[in-house]
Amino acid sequence: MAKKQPSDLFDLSLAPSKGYTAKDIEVLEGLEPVRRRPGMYIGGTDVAALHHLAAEIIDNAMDEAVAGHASFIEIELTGDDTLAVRDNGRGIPVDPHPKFKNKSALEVIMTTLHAGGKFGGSAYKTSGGLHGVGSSVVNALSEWMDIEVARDKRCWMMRFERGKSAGKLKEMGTASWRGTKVTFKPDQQIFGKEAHFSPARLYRMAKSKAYLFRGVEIRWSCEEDLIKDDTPAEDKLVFPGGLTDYLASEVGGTATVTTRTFFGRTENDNGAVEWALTWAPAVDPFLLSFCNTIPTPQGGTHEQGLRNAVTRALRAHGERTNNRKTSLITPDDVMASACAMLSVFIREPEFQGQTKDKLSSPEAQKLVEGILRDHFEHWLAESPLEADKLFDFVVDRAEERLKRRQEKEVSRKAATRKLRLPGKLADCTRDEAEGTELFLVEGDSAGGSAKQARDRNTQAILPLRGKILNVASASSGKLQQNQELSDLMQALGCGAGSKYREEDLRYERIIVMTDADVDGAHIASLLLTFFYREMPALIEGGHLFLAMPPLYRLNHGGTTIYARDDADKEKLLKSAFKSNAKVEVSRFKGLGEMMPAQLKETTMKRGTRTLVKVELAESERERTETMVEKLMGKKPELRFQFIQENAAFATDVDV
Ligand code: TSJ
Repeated sequence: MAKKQPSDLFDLSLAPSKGYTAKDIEVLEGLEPVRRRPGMYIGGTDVAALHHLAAEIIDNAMDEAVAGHASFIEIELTGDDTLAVRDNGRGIPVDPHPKFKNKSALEVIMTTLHAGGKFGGSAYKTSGGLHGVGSSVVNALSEWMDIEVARDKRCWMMRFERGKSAGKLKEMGTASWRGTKVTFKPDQQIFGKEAHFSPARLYRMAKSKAYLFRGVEIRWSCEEDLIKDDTPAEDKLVFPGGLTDYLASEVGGTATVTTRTFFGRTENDNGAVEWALTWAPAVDPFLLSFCNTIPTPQGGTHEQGLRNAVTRALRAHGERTNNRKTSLITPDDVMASACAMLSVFIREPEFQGQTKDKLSSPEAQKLVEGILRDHFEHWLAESPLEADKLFDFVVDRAEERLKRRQEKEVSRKAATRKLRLPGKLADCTRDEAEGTELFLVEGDSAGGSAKQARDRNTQAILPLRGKILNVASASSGKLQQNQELSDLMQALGCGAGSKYREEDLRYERIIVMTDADVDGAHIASLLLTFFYREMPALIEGGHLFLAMPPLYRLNHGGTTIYARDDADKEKLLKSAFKSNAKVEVSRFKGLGEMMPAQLKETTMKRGTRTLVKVELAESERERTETMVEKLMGKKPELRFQFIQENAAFATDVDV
């Protein structure tokens, strides 16, 4: 391949499908694109991204330790946001690179994209915290970076500035140590002046590395005056107990479902797995997972393996003990209540997702599932009593989950009920039925007054147009088709006939509010017939009322009072006014004629209104049925007979 000039280097991330092989990309890519679009490589340019740089460098040293070549890692934070990381490994190769005769391997690694790991030999490559983009990205985003390599008793040094070599690789003489030391300062041109390394965050990162790989000692040091919390200025981090130590520090002394923690570590040809699990009801559940010591907060295949293994082993236990509830258990029931750590080591892991923090290597699932299922079955079998305790605890979680789902379904149903309300219903704002009222009003004009007169929070208005269907003389099919009644049933929400459900009734009181005239009385009796026939339980439950709007307004001087009927009018005329007063008497032709304020005061407002509760007297059951049938039923001759018998009692009404 012809040697490319810098001008030929272009951002392959913008043209990914040009048919270049991975090898071409490695050789072609310079670091310009990284500085041009840092976010593409480190997921942003904020403080989190700044710490990604540190993670990447530490992970490179971790690689060397995990591969068994280094036993300690030194991390030192000094003022001016300068971070130094040193390991006692083999040292980055400094021999001339086979493809670039005048460049050392070190220089190629640090100045080209995707060049990391090309030198083989590492058993478990972390691919770095940036998951493959490598140390050159950190170099590109550093104001400067110094690399010291001690190999074969000799020491080399090379300096880079903003990703470019600033001088040749220099041999510095004999070395009394072995390994690699990288010191760098993130570029303020990229991260701004305000972004600084956080000692607490770096310390936490260092500590988790020590927990995750018990074969390494992490030596932490930080300039004293950078520390603003209880982070130690110096610490030696070694955890021979590994993940179990970490779990213990999280769960502390709180009660756990089982006395033993389920933990272990196993290695085979495909990789290594380390895990620690406990169920501690008082602690917020968590699952921290890692691949090659890199956190995988988005989970992935290794977590899937763990979930499957633990669930299947627990189900197997349930089946062995003939527990009927075994089938209820899902992986969520087992894991969403657990405090767990999972760490895997595999060769060439693959990460996916925007931030590359989800493991996607399929072999990780197989590895974890195979090892963990076996171990967990053994662990359960070791103590059947504890296994039962854990099983019961998980079944409780499953039952809680089912109950929650049921409740959610009910509330969803309630929500859809609300969505399917009739258009002309002016509903109240209160959600629950308690304390609410539905006024059934005759006609749109009365409906309009009622809407203005109501208390929006608790009173709903449903205007009904004209005479509603007489249910006593109509077939049930007609009932379904009738718009007014179907609107009414929708507004009530409680169903009718055998499907009536009191708990679904959307209002506490249903108030029939019709004009105080013959037509009004007719509509009221049609409505009462409907309720009596279709939902007698609603009447029995004490939910049905009749409003008592006034028929007359009596006015004299500044005094206005209302009379419910003729008798009331006569009584009030005598008692409320002086005997010779010229009282102005007006008769309402309908509710629509009343001012909303009057309607409110006289008929709708709690405290000043009068309501009549409709009741079904148990002793009068038979008589009620006969009367309804007689007056409202299909046979006009019964109605005629009633009129004949009662005509003598009728008095003329003032029209
Ligand atoms: F990030 C980094 F590249 F700058 C970096 C690398 C930073 C730090 C702190 C350490 C390292 C690093 C790299 N430590 N150890 C190594 N080892 C190698 O690069 C290495 C050494 C020898 C061989 C070999 O095959 O002989 C192969 C490798 C990858």
